[in-house]
Amino acid sequence: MAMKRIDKGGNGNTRKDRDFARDTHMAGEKLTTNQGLKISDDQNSLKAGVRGPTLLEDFHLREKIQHFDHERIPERVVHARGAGAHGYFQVYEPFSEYSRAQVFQDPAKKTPVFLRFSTVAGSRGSADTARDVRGFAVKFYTDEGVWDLVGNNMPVFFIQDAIKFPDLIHAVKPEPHNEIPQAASAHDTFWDFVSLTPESTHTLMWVMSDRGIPRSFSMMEGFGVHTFRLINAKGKARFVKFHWKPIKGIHSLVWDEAQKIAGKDADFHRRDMWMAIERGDFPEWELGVQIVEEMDEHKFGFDLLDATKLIPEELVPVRRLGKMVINRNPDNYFAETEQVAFHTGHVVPGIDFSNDPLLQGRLFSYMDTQITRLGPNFAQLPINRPTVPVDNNQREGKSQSMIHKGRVAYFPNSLGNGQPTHSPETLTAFSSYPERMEGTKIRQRSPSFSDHFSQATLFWNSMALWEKEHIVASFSFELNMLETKAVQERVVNELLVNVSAELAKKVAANIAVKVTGKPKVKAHDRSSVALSMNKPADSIKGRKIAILVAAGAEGRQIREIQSSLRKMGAVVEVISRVAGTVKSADGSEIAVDHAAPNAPSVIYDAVFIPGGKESAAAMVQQGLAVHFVAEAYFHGKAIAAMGEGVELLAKAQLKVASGDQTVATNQGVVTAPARGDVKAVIRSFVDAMMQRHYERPVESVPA
Ligand code: HDE
Repeated sequence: MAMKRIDKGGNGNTRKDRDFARDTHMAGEKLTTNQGLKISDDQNSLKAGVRGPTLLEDFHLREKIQHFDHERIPERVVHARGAGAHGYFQVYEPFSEYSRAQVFQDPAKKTPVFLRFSTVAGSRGSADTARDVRGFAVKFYTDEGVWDLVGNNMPVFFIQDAIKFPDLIHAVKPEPHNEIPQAASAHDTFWDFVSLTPESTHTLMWVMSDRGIPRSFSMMEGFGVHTFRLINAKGKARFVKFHWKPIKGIHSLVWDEAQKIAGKDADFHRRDMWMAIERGDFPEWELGVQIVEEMDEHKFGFDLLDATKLIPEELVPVRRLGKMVINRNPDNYFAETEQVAFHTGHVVPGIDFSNDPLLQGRLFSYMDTQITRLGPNFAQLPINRPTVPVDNNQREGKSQSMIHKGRVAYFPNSLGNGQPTHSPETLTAFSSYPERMEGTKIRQRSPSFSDHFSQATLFWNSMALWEKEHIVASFSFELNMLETKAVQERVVNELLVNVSAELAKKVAANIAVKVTGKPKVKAHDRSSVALSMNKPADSIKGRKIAILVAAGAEGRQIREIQSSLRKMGAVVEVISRVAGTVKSADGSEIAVDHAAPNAPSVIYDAVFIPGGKESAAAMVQQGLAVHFVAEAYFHGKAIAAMGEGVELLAKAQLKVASGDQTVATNQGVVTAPARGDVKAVIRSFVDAMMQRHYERPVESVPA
C-alpha cells in the first residue's frame, strides 16, 4: 500500500502524523482486497450461474460488505454534529510570570492545533443552524504533550454539578418515545427540566439570545467556562478563565433565517468554514485570560467554582495572550473530525484544575466516552497522537497499533534497565497543584452557589433594544411549542420574573399565560458592555454578497461592485434565473455563479441590484427575485440598488429613501440613480453591512 508523505509546510501546523495520510488511488494503482490481493472483477459477486444464488465462498464480496457494515462508530452522545480544521496558536509575548506551560513562552513558536466546533443536542446529520450552545474545542499539540481546551461559545453552563448532566441531556435530546424534535430545545421535556432547575436561568438567557444562532464559527466567542488554574515555574498558582475573541467580531443570524437555512443548506456553518479556509480567509481568534489571585477568590459575591457564573470583564479585564489561526481543512472527515478525542483532563505542566464540581465530573466523563467511541487506544489515532514521544507500560487493548518490543511492561523493573522512569524533579513534568484540602464527606451544594438570577439579570440589562426583542421572541417561540401549560407558567413565574419584570411580562403576553409569580430576588441595574453583541463589524471579510441580474443589467456596475468587495475579502456571487451567462447592457457577458433556485437570500449577508431597464423589467416578474430582496429586508440585511434596479425594491414593498438624485440610505437600504457614483454606492453599501438593520418596519413586508 503506497503511503504518501504530504507536507504542506510553512503553516506551523504540519505534524508527523501526516505520514499516515494516503492519497487514495494513485496513478496505475490496482484495486486489492485488504490482504493485498489483486481482484479481477469488483462489480459482480460470485454466483452459481449468471442468474443463480451468490456463493458463501465469495470472500471478496464478504470483506467488502462486512467492512461497509462496520463503517460507523457511535456518534458523540452530545456534540455529535461538528466540523473541524487545523491551524496553529502563537503567543504574543512570554507569559512565564503566570504559567510555565511551554505553549505560552516563545513568541516565535507556532503550536499546531486542531479545532472542532459543534452543536450539542442534534445528531451527527442534523442542521448546523439549530438554536443551541456551540462547542468550541481546541487540541494543542504542545512540546509537552496534548492540551485540550474543551469549551463552548457561551461562558456559562446550565447546571452546577456534573451529576445533573445526564438529566439535562435526556431532557433536551429528542423525546424518547417518538424521537421528536431533532436538534431543538423547543419541546416540553427540556423546558420542564429547566423550569425546575433555576440554576439554568443564566445560560437560558444566552441560548435564547442571538448567541444561540451564530452567523459563522469564525464570528463566535469561545470560553473555557470553568475556572482553571495557571501555575508558574515557582509553583505560584492563580485562578484563570479562558476566552477566545474572534477577529471578525461576534455576529449572528435571526431566527427565521436560521430555520430556513436548516432546510436550504444544512451544512451552512461547516461549508462557510471550509470555503473560507480554501480561499485563504483563515478564521482567527485571540486567546484571552482573566486572572484572579488566590487571595481574591471570595471577593466577587459569587463562587468562582460555580459554572453558571461569569466574571464580568469590568471586574477582571481579559488579557490577550496570543492568536489562533485556522488554516488547513482536514483531508478526511472521519479520520480527523470524527475521531478527534477531546478530554478536559488533557493538560500540560502550568495548567491545572479548580474544584468546580462540573469540571470535576467532566474529568471522568471524557476519557470514558472516548473508550466507548474509539476504544482504549484512541490516543494512538493519528489525530489524537501527541507530537512528543509516548512511553509507558500500558499494553494491548482493542485496536492496539503499536508493536511494543521486549518483555518488560511493568515498573519497577531491572530487566528493562528501570525504564521508563518518572521525572519527579523536573519542571517539564506534570505534578498536580498541591492544594490544601480538608472537609467532611458530604452530598450538598455549597450555599455560595445559591444565587441563580443576578447574572441572568446582568445579561438582560446589558442587551441593546433589538437584542432584548430577540430574546423575548425566542423564549416566546420555544414556549409556544410546548403542550404543557403548567411548564409554560413555571418558566414565566419561577424563572423569568426573577430576571426582569419586563421580560416576564412580554413573554407571558406572547404565550398567553398570566404573570402571577412574585420575584424572589431584588432587581438590580448593573450591566456589562462585554455581554452585548451590539457592536458594528469593522470589515466585511468573509461576508457573502449576492448580485441579482437578468439580461440587460449594467455590466460596469456589476464589475465594480465585484472587484471592490472582493478586495475587501467578501465573497461576491452573481445570481440569475438560470445558470450560464447573461448579456449586460454594454454587451459584455456576465458569468452567473448560481441559478436563483440554488441561491436563496438566507445564505447571503447582503444583496445588490444593478441598473438596466431590461434587467429590472425581467426581475420584477420573477417571484424568486422579489422574494429574495423582501426576505433580505425582513432579516435586516444590507440592500443596494441602482437606477432601474430600485424597481425591484418597490415591487417587494421595501421602504427606501425618497428622492433619486444622489446616493441615499434608509435603514440599510442604499439607492442611487442610474448614472450615480458607483464608488459612493459601494461606500454606503459596505457601511450598511457592518450591522443588521433590525429597526426596519418589517410587519408589512411579505417575506
Ligand atoms: Fe461536554 N461532553 N460535558 N461540556 N463537551 C462531551 O465527550 C460532559 C460540558 C463540550 O468536539 C462528550 O467526546 C459532562 C461543558 C464540547 O469532540 C462527553 C458535562 C462544556 C464537547 C461530555 C459536560 C462542554 C463535549 C461527548 C457536565 C463547555 C465536544 C463526546 C459535567 C465548557 C468535543 C465526547 C468535541 C463533549 C461530557 C459539560 C463542552 C460525554 C459529563 C460545561 C465542546 O464526554
